[in-house]
Amino acid sequence: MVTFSGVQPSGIVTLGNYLGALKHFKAHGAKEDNLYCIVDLHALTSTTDSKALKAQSKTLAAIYMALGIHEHSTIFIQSHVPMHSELAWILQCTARMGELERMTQFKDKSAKKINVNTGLFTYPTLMAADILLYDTNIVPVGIDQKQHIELTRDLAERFNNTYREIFTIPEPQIAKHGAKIYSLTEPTKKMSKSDENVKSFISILDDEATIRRKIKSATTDSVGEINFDEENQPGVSNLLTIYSLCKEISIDQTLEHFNGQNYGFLKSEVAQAIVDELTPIQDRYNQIMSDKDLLNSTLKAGSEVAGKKAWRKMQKVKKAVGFYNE
Ligand code: AQP
Repeated sequence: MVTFSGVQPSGIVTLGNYLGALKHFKAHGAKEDNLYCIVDLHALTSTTDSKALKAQSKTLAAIYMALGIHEHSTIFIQSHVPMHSELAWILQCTARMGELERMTQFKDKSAKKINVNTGLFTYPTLMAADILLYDTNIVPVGIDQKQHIELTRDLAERFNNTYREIFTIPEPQIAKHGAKIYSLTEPTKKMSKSDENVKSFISILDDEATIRRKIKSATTDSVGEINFDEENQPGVSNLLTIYSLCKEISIDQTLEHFNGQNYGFLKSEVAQAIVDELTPIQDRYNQIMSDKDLLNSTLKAGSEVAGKKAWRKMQKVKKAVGFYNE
């Protein structure tokens, strides 16, 4: 069983990234078969700030390590394994324009930009390459990535039918509950790390006072009753989801806890639950950031493992498409 997933170093990891994806970056067997990547090539679709990209890549690697992911899995930086870009090109030649035009993430992100780079458009083919290079079976992701995984499956099947059986068809692994954490300020919108309004998200590295302040100012409603009703009370429901995931209890147990209480109590309890969840991660993060050698050697070892696998796969792909190499 092979597992692959990644996060873009396009900002500081949010509570949404953590609860929707990173918390599910588990091992399903040998360390070499669980690959968790810092997808810096993807981040180029949204930034030209080289200093920030470099710093955020290091930060994200340290966050993976603070979560202990390197202990059971291989962690590496995408640009350290050039075969990702190589396979992405081949998959761009497999994908259809219409398929990529239908991707909702492209539509949403391009609508917000004046200059849309072609990387943003072809992003799903790079993501497909990330996954297919490793014969991945399981891809733990948030619900927003479901469409990209479906495209990955279609591209793999098309390639296999056109040439020969080269790629494994992956399955998304999406949490039944909490696969989408919403913005604190606009609770019908996804919480995103690149949101310009810093009050809309909790960063995994926010300090206690910031967490309390952001939760205190989170949008609720005028109903005045604590119900889990995503349609009519999205802000309150989002806070209940966050609480239940941090406490690892069900929504019913969460509702029982808040029975008869007011929004002030809800917010202070949610803030405390987040602080309790993030403080130990932040402590480990600070230790790792002060041990540059450990961080760099872990990433180097990870890219060696991933690089060997990716190289072997690319030999098969190149042969299948007919690249001459006698
Ligand atoms: N709000 C969210 N709730 C649950 N899961 C989420 N994910 C992202 N936001 C939420 C999941 O986090 C993983 C990594 O995401 P990504 O870095 O590849 O890019 P993204 O999905 O575009 O996430 P962001 O935070 O919104 O980044 P930006 O702002 O740069 O676009 C994925 O598994 C994703 O599903």
